[in-house]
Amino acid sequence: MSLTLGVVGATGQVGRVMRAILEEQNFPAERVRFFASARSAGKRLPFRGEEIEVEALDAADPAGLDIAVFSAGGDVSRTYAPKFAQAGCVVVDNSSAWRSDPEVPLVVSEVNPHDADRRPKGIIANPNCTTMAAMPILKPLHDAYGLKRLVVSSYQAVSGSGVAGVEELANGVQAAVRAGAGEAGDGEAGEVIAGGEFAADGVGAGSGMRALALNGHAVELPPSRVYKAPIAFNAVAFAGNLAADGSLETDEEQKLRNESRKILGIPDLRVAGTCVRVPVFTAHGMAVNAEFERPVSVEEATRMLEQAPGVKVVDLPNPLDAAGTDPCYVGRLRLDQSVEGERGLAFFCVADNLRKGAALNTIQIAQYVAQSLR
Ligand code: A2P
Ligand code: 11C
Repeated sequence: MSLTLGVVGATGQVGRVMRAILEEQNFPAERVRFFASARSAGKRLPFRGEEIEVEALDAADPAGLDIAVFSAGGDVSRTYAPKFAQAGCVVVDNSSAWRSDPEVPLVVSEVNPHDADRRPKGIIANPNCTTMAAMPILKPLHDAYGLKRLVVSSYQAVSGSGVAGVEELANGVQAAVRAGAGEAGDGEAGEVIAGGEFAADGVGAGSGMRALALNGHAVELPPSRVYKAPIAFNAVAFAGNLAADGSLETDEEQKLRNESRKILGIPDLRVAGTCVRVPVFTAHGMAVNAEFERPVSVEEATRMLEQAPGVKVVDLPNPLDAAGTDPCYVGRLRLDQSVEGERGLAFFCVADNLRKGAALNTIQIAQYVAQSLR
């Protein structure tokens, strides 16, 4: 069977990575169509040595598409994924729109690929990039020891907030370095000054807080538009949006719990997360403390992870090494000394949020579906 593949959101940050991975993997589609907003209609994007014209999604006819990968935001997926599915196309969606729907499988290709076989709505969901980094690691550990509880702190890259987050970090770093090189403010050397008014919730949103520059001058950072505090030279313990249920968690922290339960098939898994944005451009890190039913051996766990698909065991997982690569890196494995009976494991993991966390896993699911259609 000759396959036609659609890429919805082809002009975006994740869409760009999807196009690159489709070429790298030589995806088995005879025809590829690109979709984006009306703003991009007519734009031509290079693909496999040719140029493909971008179609406006709202005017497009999905007839003839076999598979469509979506990464154009939740609203677009909520509206158009059912329309594409109705037209006979299998949708693999990278937004959060469908992940919690019981009739939509939530799939990590190394963990639960066969969940994609049952898709009553014709839609398969791709997890949040934060959840993703830990799933291929936790799956073999769960199979061996029985996972009960997770405590996670994330170190999330600004590209998770889209182009606006990337620009804000780049601008903040450049402004501080420029100021540190001679255009500095007038703070005392060695002093870090909190400039603006603090909001009642304890964060100085848009307040122009100051950071210590390299030569010891205190320099003003541009006010934050994307985050609750400046992101350059800082860490902002609030990734995502405040959840609507009064829990005081962010939606990122809730996705971590709900998606881990669904992917690993552990409905009562206890998960507490603190999702933090850090001044890193690409790759999300997570400090994980996992509690199991049975005692854990660090040596055995390390050996299992060395064999686990999609996982790479390294001494020191870090975002710079992970960016632009495919594996979920894991390291710093040790017993969690706060858990009795040697049933706790602590580790750090990192994965490229735009590749494995978004584009790569989406294309891997599409590859799986393509095999079943051919
Ligand atoms: P466009 O480039 O035409 O705005 P990012 O995640 O980098 O912000 O990219 C979002 C992607 O989703 C882009 O490809 C963008 O297209 C696309 N997109 C945003 N809104 C719509 C919409 N209403 N209909 C179709 N595509 C959309
Ligand atoms: C972030 N993880 O880093 C988010 C981005 O649910 O797909 C992806 C949001 C999602 O801000």
